[in-house]
Amino acid sequence: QEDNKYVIDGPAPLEPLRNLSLGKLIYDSLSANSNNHEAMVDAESGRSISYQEILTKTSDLARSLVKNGYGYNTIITVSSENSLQFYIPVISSLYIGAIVAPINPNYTEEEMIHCLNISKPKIIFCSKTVSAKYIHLKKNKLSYIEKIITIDDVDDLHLQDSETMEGFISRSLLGNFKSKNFLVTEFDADKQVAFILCSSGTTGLPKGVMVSHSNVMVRYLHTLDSRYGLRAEKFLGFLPFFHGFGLITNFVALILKQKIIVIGKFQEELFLKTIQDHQIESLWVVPPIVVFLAKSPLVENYDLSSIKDIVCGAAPLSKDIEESLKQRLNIDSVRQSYGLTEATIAVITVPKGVPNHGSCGQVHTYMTCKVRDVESGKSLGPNQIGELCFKGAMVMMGYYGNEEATKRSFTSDGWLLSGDLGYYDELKNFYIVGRIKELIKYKGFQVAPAELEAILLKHPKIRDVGVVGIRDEKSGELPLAFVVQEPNSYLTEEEITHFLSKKVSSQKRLRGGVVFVKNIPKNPTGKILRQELKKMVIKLKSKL
Ligand code: M24
Repeated sequence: QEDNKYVIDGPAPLEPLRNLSLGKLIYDSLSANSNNHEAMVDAESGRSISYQEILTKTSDLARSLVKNGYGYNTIITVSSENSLQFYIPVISSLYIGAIVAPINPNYTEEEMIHCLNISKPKIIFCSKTVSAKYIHLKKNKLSYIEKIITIDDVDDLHLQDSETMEGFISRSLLGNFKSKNFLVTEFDADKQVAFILCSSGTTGLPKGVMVSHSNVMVRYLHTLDSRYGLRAEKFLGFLPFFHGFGLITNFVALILKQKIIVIGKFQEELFLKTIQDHQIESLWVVPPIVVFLAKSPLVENYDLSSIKDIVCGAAPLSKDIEESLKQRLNIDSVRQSYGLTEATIAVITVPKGVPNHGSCGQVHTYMTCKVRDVESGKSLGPNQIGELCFKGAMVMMGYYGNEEATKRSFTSDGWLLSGDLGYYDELKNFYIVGRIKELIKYKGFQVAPAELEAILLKHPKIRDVGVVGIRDEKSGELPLAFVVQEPNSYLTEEEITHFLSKKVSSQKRLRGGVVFVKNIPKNPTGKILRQELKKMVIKLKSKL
């Protein structure tokens, strides 16, 4: 029986939520005295792009897309490492009401196919490092892809079946470019999908989370609200642009005309040097970065005294690590944040200046949270553990083309089920204590056990398999497989890990190892009892 006796509302917003498209918001911001100040600087090469250039390039690209018959609701994939060009197709798409579906460029072919098949994009904007993969898919496997456009401004590209962004623009506009005037398409921002983001949610394979223009607008308003932190002049763009956390925080930084120092691919020394050289004051990170900053001897070689505030989200962070980092950097502000793709981005954060003790914070404005008893569905009062559920303006529109999965992720009265276990104290500080959903998080990245199980079951010597995450200080969790082998077969751990490694990207490898068992515990309907498997891991560890 659902009830709403105990619900926690975020504080009153400073301003009402306007129904405005993200395209219009960013276009107006870029147009307002967009002088030549730098928008993005590449940390390694020093190359940069100005706000003026972003305005003209996005206007030209948007006009080119329209000229080629693309526009409202066209699905467009962007797949690239972090780069100065990444946001050009993103922003152009938002101007015209097209939908952006980013894909991790490190994915294997099989992972890309799964992801692409969710949204079936017509155009793929990608970096030249991955263009060959997409060209192959377009030619041989996925007929819905019409165009592949490489975003790097390189002239040495002579690949058939693809063109450069510059080439596409000049061919489409016949020299009539560098115009700043573009009429942004208007629509109902509450109902229009801006992004389709990959997430497996509480169960099963990765799905496409539909994030609306209004969903992202809320994040923009949170950034304007000083209760959530300082808005520095410079922003370090190192979290992957293809994941919700990096995608949206950097997009909002562009709206705010902050200067983004872009790190293409995370490298420890480059990261530290960039903070030092660019005097970065505020960092938004994931737990492995906090562990690195708190423990690595490399940190001693750099002057990180510019840092004043660190916010960490996307996976649990231990209180001890939080404290060690505060001491090492001599700052008092290491704050946690809690978010999930299905609720766009962070929905709970420790406000600035609020003392916290391992809490992930308080509910954001425009959002409401309740802690729900998993068995009875009743809302719970302070200090009682249940599943966190959300309502409000950041909750996703649903999973693209998957009504059944959408329905399963909400209670009968419309609360988003997070799959996370937690409680709040008398001061309404929230604490996450566990996860009832299947999801494994390796360095903040999602690993869906169902995906690994489906692949492993294809191995001729594997009869049955169950995958769970085991705790690891450095990476959060490591995927581990319980395997039942076919009778009379000879199978080694190496054979299994090697088999899987060829088919999945790095974060999904079986770093937790393989345990051979006689059977996988399941309930009468055949569902894997993952809690039983987790207990088996604890038993095994205690024997070591
Ligand atoms: P997705 N503690 C424990 N578990 C957590 C957690 C936390 N603090 N945060 C997330 N999880 C786990 O891949 C839960 O099981 C994200 O993680 C995500 C997406 C967008 C933004 O999504 C949870 O169900 C962010 C996280 C985010 N985090 O911080 C900030 N954004 C942030 C924003 C602005 O679907 C699952 O991970 C400023 C500063 C910030 F830190 C969700 O996994």
